[in-house]
Amino acid sequence: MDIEQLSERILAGERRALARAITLIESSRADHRAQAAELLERLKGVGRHAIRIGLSGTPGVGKSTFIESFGSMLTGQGLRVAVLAVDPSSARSGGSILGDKTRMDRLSRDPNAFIRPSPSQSHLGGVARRSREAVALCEAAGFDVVLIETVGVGQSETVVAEMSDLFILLLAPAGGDELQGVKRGIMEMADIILVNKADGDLKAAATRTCADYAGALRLLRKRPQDPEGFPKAMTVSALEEDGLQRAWDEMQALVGWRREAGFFDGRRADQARYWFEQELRQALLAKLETPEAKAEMARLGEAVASGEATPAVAARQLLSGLGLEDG
Ligand SMILES: Nc1nc2c(ncn2[C@@H]2O[C@H](COP(=O)(O)OP(=O)(O)OP(=O)(O)O)[C@@H](O)[C@H]2O)c(=O)[nH]1
Ligand SMILES: [Mg+2]
Repeated sequence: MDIEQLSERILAGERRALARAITLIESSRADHRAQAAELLERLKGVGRHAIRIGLSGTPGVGKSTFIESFGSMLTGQGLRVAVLAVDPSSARSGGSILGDKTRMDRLSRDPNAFIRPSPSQSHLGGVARRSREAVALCEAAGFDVVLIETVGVGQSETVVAEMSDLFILLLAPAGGDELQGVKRGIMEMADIILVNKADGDLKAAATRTCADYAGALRLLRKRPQDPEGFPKAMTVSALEEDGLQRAWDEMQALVGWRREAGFFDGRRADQARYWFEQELRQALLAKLETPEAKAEMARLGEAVASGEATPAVAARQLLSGLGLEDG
């Protein structure tokens, strides 16, 4: 594959080239990894900046419907929109958002949109890297908005928040007046909470739920990266396409403020540092997964179990065998 040519076609905004490039970064073949690294190296610092929006919500809350109507609204305003998914579980048949392309029928046929399902890997670390690199490719291809969707399962929200400029939590109206068991840690990541399905019979419940979350958000510790009034909760109806412009206005206001105050670039810098450390940790852990390391670990494990060696000495011995002297 001619990486120089591929990179030029991506810079020209060709969606087919972008799709090919994402396939390349998703490959775990060593030669593909090398080409992917070369490609990303070429494309880094081309000075294009998309707004990266992370979107999380439990199954059925309306993520796909929201992406369809919100994404279409943005393309209607002349913006180019890319949609990626981070779904380590791959619980959904056919691998995440591709399966419900029917729900994104309009957007998937839109020449100003690009939709890519989650890479089918079970390991979150692998999914995270590929998604992050895919975001970078979409940005280089000149997309104005990159939406990164995830189902709220365990760690995936953190992964998405760490590659987004804005993190949006989509919720459904609660039945009673109780908050929907949203974990505090997830609430603390949210920049905007959107209570979806604020239409028809659900409208009153959505309004109540929104007020409850607005109250809960006010109780959280104030974050330096937020202007007055943020994080905030709002109601929307993805189905009836109601409140979407208001939500977009708020997102832009928040991004605008953060850019001015230096938090936008600051956050990206922090994220780059975070991913570097993650990569390093993963690379180190991978060293323990080789057959030789595993055999040595088993052997030393026995020695420790039988009292022949102490855990600390055995660990040090293994590390030095791997060329990773400690202290
Ligand atoms: N009334 C109402 N229903 C909605 C709205 N948005 C989505 N729905 C419905 O909720 C159901 C689930 O919507 P999806 O968009 O598939 O939800 P999702 O979050 O993508 O679900 P998963 O892909 O399974 O995680 C569908 O029947 C939608 O029609 C809305 O704004 N109002
Ligand atoms: Mg969906």
